[in-house]
Amino acid sequence: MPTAHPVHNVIFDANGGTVDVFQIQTDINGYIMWLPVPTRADHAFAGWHTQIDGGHLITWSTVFTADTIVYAHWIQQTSAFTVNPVYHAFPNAQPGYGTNAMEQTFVITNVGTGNITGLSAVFLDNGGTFFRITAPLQSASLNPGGSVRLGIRPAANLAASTVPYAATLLITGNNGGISMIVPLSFVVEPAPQSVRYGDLNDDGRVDSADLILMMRYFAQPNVSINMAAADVNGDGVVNQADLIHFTRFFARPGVVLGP
Ligand SMILES: [Ca+2]
Ligand SMILES: [Ca+2]
Repeated sequence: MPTAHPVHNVIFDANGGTVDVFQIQTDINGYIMWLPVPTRADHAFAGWHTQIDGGHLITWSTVFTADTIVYAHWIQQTSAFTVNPVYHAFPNAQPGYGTNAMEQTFVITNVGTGNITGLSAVFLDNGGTFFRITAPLQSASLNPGGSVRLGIRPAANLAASTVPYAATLLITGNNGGISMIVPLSFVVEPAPQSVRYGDLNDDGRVDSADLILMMRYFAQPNVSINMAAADVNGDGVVNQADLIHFTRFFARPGVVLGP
């Protein structure tokens, strides 16, 4: 008469992780029909084992001869990325934009052992008005060793400023689990003004109308003139010596205006 094989309970201890199924019964031959897969943040599952440390790996061919607790084993994973800038010449450089007003490509590399998901880049402050993202993060997930590129460019047509245009870029992954701050700044200097000496009325020409204007200026000091252009002898002040020099300029060839 055949002996009936009893069934046994296999109890799953996720050992720091979580698992949906805590207990499974074996069939009459001592086999279990499936193995649950637990999860744990920043860890890779390394199989069920007979001991919490060490022991034997449970497989489909493991035969259970008694009620048994099995333990999840884990391999710690790190999540980390680096951000390395690569600078390019600002392709549409504008007057006054400094040498640091460059298009920049940030190479974001996964240097950890786990996947990085949900990569995103946002400006923390009002930097979005000073910079724009030309190449957004296309990849939602980054495998270990993988990299993606993020392009940033200074906004165009910004006014000259003695204070640099600055912004803080926040790059995050794993739903904010890892992050990096990238400070950005550039300057827009005033465009150098070229003085057209003698063009007191700013009409682009130096002619007798400018000489007449200078005479009127000395007669009536409330007459408006371009003071920089009126310093026709280039000594830093506007006075009667300029009027003499300006008169000579029209009277004789070879007289030059300015310093
Ligand atoms: Ca003029
Ligand atoms: Ca002068």
